[in-house]
Amino acid sequence: MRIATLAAALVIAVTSAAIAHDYRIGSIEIEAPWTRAMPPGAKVGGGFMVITNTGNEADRLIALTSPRAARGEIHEMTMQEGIMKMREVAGGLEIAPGESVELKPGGYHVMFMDVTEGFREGERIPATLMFEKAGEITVEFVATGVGAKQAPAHMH
Ligand SMILES: [Cu+2]
Repeated sequence: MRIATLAAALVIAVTSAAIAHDYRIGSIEIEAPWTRAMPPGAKVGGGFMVITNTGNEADRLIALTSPRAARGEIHEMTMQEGIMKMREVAGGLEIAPGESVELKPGGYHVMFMDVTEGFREGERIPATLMFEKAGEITVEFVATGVGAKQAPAHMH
């Protein structure tokens, strides 16, 4: 079952590669990183993507850096007393072997902190992701319109 699911995911990753922008380092695949244009004066922006671990052991996304932000953090959304709050994921975001984790609005995401120049629609924001085992890879987050809920490549 897991192998079938993984095979299906790989087929999707390959067929969408022409329109999306995908990355691979070691056993880690990163599909279509995206972010949103920021309203004037905003200092933080979220980043989203699908991370797949094709290896046999767990890995972790432990850090994010970008020339466009003073620092990066890895966040999760949690419901506290009826209010959605975000907090840093302690110890990094685990990607289990053979599994995919989707970073998306309302869930896990990376956070660009103290952004110096707000993201504009259509820009590609460079960032380096660091994985505990797979190492570092530089990707580009495509900036969609303010308030977008999905990556453009995922719209049907
Ligand atoms: Cu956040």
